[in-house]
Amino acid sequence: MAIINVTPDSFSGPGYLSRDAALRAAEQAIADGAEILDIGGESSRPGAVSVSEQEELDRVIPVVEALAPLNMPISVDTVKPAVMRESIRVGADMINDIAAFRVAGALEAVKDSKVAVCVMHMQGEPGTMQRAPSYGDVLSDVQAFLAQRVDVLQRAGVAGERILLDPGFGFGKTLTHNLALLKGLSDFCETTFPVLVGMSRKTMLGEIAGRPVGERMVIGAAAALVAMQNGARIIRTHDVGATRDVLRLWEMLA
Ligand code: 8Y7
Repeated sequence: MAIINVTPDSFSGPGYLSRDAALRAAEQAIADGAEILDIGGESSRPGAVSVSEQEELDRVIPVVEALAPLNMPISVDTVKPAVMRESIRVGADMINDIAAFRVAGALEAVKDSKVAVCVMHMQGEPGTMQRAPSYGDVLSDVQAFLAQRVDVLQRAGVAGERILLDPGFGFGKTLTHNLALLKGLSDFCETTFPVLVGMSRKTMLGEIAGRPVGERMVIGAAAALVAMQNGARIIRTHDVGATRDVLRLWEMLA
């Protein structure tokens, strides 16, 4: 799964959105071997500021519309019900919600559609989640949270076949927590639901390798391989080519 960020275009100046840049990035990701595109218009990095609903719609919807004819599965990374609804209307195949459909109206936005839903664990909120993450047992706490969200989704009428789970690496987690999740991933993956993971370029990889964000491709590919070996089914990444290489190796050994 290739990460395609649709952010304001600093080159063209304030107010311009880099729709064309996002489309070019999507084409490159496909050429590099991506099998799913994850379109996001709001940064959820630790400390990031949120964008308005209209701004996010203006960023994301034209890109989803433009990509829909490519026949490539399209995921939209959003926590906002209005963005979910519009994305589904213009052809999105998956909603990737880091807030696990907890925002009021999010369940209703997806339940009557056919899209896949990725349900991710996060402790706290993006702005403050890295201040003092704390768990009893991180693996069982994350599992319990996701089981509870799956229950809510299924009660609302979302069929189990539509659900994916994600432990949410880096979302309210220290390096120790992230490593415990990666180590315990095979246990985590023994659920009925396919598991998606995203570690690409994250701080945890920086801490392991001692490298800045632009130099985390090798450690990221290694982490992706570990995750696949431990049962993950989808890797969300900025570095599609490198990830594809290690997944080919994994496939050949399977
Ligand atoms: C994840 C994610 C981000 C992740 C899923 C970043 C939107 C932060 N991380 N979605 N989104 N899983 N499902 O550094 O780990 O990419 S944003």
